Amino acid sequence: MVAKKQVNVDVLVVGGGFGGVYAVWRLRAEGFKIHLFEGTHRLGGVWSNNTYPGARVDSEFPFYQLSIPEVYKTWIWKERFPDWQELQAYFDHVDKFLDVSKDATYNALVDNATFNTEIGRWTVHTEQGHVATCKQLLLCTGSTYKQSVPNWEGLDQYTGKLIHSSKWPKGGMSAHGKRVAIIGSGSTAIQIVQELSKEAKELVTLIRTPNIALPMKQRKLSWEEQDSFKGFLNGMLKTAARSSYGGYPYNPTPAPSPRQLSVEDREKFFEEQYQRGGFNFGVGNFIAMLFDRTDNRIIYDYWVKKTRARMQDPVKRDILAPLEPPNHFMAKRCSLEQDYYEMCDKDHVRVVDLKVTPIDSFTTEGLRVGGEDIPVDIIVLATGFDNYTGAFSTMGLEGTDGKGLMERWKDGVQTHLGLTAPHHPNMWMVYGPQAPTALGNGPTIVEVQVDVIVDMIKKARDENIKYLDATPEAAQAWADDIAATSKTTLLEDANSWYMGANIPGKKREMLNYLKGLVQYEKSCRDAIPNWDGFVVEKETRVQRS
Ligand code: NA7
Repeated sequence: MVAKKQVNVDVLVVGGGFGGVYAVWRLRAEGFKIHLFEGTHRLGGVWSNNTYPGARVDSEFPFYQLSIPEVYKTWIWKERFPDWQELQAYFDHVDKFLDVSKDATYNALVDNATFNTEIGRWTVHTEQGHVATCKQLLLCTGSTYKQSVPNWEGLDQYTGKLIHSSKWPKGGMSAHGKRVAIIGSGSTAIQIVQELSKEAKELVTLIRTPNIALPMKQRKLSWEEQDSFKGFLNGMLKTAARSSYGGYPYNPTPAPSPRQLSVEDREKFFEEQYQRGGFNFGVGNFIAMLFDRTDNRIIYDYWVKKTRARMQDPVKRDILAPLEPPNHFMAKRCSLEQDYYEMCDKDHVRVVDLKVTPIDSFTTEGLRVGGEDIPVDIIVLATGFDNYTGAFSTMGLEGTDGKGLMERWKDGVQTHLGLTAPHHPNMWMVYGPQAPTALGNGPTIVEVQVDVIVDMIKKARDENIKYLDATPEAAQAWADDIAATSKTTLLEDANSWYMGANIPGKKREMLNYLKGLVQYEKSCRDAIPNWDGFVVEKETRVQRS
């Protein structure tokens, strides 16, 4: 095929979400020649794909934004938790001020990449016929690119509308007067159920594991209050967020464990956090919840008391907020909701417990569940993603030993610092596996990673390095450290996507770095001076400037 477009750059960035945009901004400032390939028609990352009704971010103002002064000084948010339309508008604003598009090709999905060790360069192809060569390949492809669709019997027989949450029809789709079924109960399903239950004639929500959803406490933001924040934003985004566990600088709890307080005092604390909304009751809760079953249960029991009181229907109450926890509190990602429980309590909403009545099959008319036929006009699959590694599995990333990245990872992910992988020299990953990816605020985490990567690439340029290749020993040590930390936590017990346990056949292993952002950045920066864990191949050819 004749190349549609050929670019030859220092750094090719793949993916135009928060990570890709921040990388373009940083790399340009350091004088690198760059280009960006983005699979969709626009910037926005997850907010280009997730346009289902009610889609909004669970990270709260002011932390879910880039710490780029020319962007934050000129942007005003509307809501504490912005929705997808506002986030798309934010990315348009980012582009207006940074002109990322000047160096971007849209509708360019990478499907093959090979590295030539002789010349120290990647050649990257897209499905659409673009070709790029680059010295450094920076993958900012996020953790929720590849959808997960379980292989139900009869899936292709269904004649109604079948939609995965991240492929919502362009221009929207009305559920007015329709019968709708939603499979799943992750953060996506919670948002869809909450929204479509206000439109649909009948709504069936099919739940295998109930979500421990926390009150969002959404509110409008005024121009005045935001303007008063502007003078502090640099400190909040660059210092406070980055020195916290995952990008949310919550106040310290009154003690590490709730049992160190009287029942009265801890309930006062719980109530404050619960009423404050967002992840205050989750991430901002006692750290002991991650390690100790009794402490974890105390927190769950408070949540269950509050949540059950919001529903009248005793059966729905037992499915959605069971007295026995479905998993340890925070071991699966909590969602944020506004009136989810009240909506589920309505008569036109049916809540199906898939543990009692599993999905037998899809039918032409709808679903067969526990032997009962449920006819519906629309079925929404809110069944999640092949998180962390899914995007890489579609890009044909060939290693220097001829093995693909996913082939190499079939028995377990191997990265050095959650940044790069052996046999894939000069290839860098942002918001991927074995990094502090999913336990905090996305923009903070990607900025820390991109800053580290840019410093590495700069140093490599200064030292005339042809390529840096992580050693298998360093990658093994990083994987061992993540596994050892994970074993001390209660996160290990849940069948979560943190553990790769949502995808049949995927190795069960902790895919998140758990020691927090500060320790993560320190580990990365400690490796830079002596290139710890890397094979360093120097350039021998004479450089022409
Ligand atoms: P999630 O959080 O992975 O949720 C997927 C949901 O789909 C979850 O409730 C699953 O139940 C359910 N699921 C998956 N497969 C099945 C089958 N076979 N049968 C029944 N139910 C099933 O995806 P989201 O889109 O909600 O969230 C994505 C997150 O990624 C989001 O929070 C962002 O932070 C990043 P299970 O819990 O496994 O029983």
